[in-house]
Amino acid sequence: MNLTQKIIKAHLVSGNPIPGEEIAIRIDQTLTQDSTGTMAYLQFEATGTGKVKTERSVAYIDHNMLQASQLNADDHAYIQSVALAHGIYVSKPGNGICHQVHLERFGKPGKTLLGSDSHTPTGGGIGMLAIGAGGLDVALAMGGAPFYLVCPKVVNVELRGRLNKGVTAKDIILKVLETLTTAGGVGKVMEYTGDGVKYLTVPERATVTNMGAELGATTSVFPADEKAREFLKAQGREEDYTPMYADADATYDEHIVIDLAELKPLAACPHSPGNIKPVSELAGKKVDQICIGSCTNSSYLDLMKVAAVLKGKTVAPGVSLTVSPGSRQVLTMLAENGALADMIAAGARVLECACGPCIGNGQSPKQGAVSLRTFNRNFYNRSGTPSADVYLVSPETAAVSALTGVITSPEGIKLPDIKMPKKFLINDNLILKPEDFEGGEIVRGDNIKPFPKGKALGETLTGEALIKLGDDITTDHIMPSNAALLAYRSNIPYLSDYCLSNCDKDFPARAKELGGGFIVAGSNYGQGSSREHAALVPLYLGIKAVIAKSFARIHKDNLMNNGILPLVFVDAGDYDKIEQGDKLRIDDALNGVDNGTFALVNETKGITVPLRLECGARQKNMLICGGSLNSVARK
Ligand code: MIC
Ligand code: SF4
Repeated sequence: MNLTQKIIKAHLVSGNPIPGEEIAIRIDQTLTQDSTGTMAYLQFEATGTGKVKTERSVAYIDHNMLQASQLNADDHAYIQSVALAHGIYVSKPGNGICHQVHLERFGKPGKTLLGSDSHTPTGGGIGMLAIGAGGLDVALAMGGAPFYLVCPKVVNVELRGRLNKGVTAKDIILKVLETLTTAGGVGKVMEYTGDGVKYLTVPERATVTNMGAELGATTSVFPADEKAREFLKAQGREEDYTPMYADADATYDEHIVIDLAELKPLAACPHSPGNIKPVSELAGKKVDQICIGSCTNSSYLDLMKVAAVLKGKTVAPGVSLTVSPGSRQVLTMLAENGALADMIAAGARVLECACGPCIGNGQSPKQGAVSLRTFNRNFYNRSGTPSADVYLVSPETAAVSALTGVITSPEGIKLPDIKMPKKFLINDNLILKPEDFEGGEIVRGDNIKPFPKGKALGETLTGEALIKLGDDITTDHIMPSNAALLAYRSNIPYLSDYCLSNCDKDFPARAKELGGGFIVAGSNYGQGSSREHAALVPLYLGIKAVIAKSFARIHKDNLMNNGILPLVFVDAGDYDKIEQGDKLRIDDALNGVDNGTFALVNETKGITVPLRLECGARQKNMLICGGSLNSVARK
């Protein structure tokens, strides 16, 4: 067996673990973060569960850090109090980005982790099967329910040889993205093997598994070998180590080989993580802003390399350089060994240990800027500046470019030998343990508004095609997130006025005026974030179905969990037969859900288009009841 199959087998609750079949797996650990967490905990409360049933659940506060009004602080107080009341650990603001901290302090090889954040697969760097999901799925898992998923195919990504100087783990995942594209991982787990693995440290592996989310993959995983043991030992957790490997004769559904010695520094160009070019082709392009950090590239090793490049030099006059360490552990270690002072002396603007600019929460660059970031997403307008061009690169590329002021390849760069620490600095005093806070009250700010609940499916669905979208519509298009909107993550009515505003500012008003309708889209609809808001807000606006060429995994689940039909064209060419404003009708919807086929009547054009619903019996039942909470309540 391969490693993925082994972990699935050890956690299988129901179903036949054959690719394409729905299976249910036991979840050992969960994580939430604050921008999806308020909604997840409201849903968790709605399930009526007492204490969590997992081995470890952690609520992180790391996204909505800008406190420009009382709203975010109110939501933080809710999360902290509701989590502690239900047996959930809390990682306080300032302690770091959920994925980095979870890897450092909680992740365990061979365990399953479900997180209400699409970059939860970071845990695959230490041999976990770590999966991102919508808040509702995580809420149910906290209550002891298994997680349902389509049993993935397993792709063997064989890493051969060793990276050259200046070429990094970021370039490995950018290469995989170039090879497979942003929809190439849907329904698949990327399992890394090969002699190249042993040269990669756990944080480097975590960079690769983290950004595997951009492939649309279910998750990515590395073996838990000696490097994983050393990492856990250095984190004072050697007892959490279990060796995890694929069998020598393991078989895979697909196989890709990457020769690490052949790799060059790469960049993802605007506006997609899959739009890859060699850095050498972009060399010389003037840069206005450089942001180093995010859950992809903010480890101790990453920032030590950045500090070494910057030491004794000054950031170019035209560049604003920010550095956000991934965790307080990283920040404190850099402070103690002087690397932080080197970065500050060079002119870096040091931000707190949080997502920050990665989610458009501050540091929006100037109009038309070129911004080089070590992050994982450069979707249109995610930076908060629609006219900015964001390029995703490695910390090394970012650091050398910060000094020259133009995109510069770090190939062949000479750095001092930076080693993984034998012992990380451990201080868990910002992690609150529920046992220390028995009987606390749950604090609810005024910003918490009831979330919309789906209604049982009707026989006939009617409405207009309210909008017609192209391919690769991201959740950042559907439900934009920026410094102004993040504070309203627990207020769906407020957010509804911004739904799809990155595509068409008038969409929300049109949907409200017409009392809902249909969204029509191309392929890979809903790629990116796990934010359930991208389903809850359309639900609030009365969207009955999204009709697309194909869907991204987490978003499709979020739609179904909230009772919205994700329907695909049987013939992708029929996409051309629907225009915005066409009057659409689906008759006999209940039977349609049952047998998975629908006839969409386009009344305006006088034609009928066949559609398909691709899901299992459990999800069909959920859609008929009007969403997951309704079907759980009925049970
Ligand atoms: C992201 O990177 O897009 C986010 C912000 O972390 C999201 C979660 C959210 O929208 O709150 C994600 O990755 O799931
Ligand atoms: Fe935070 Fe960015 Fe990572 Fe999302 S991708 S968890 S916003 S750092």
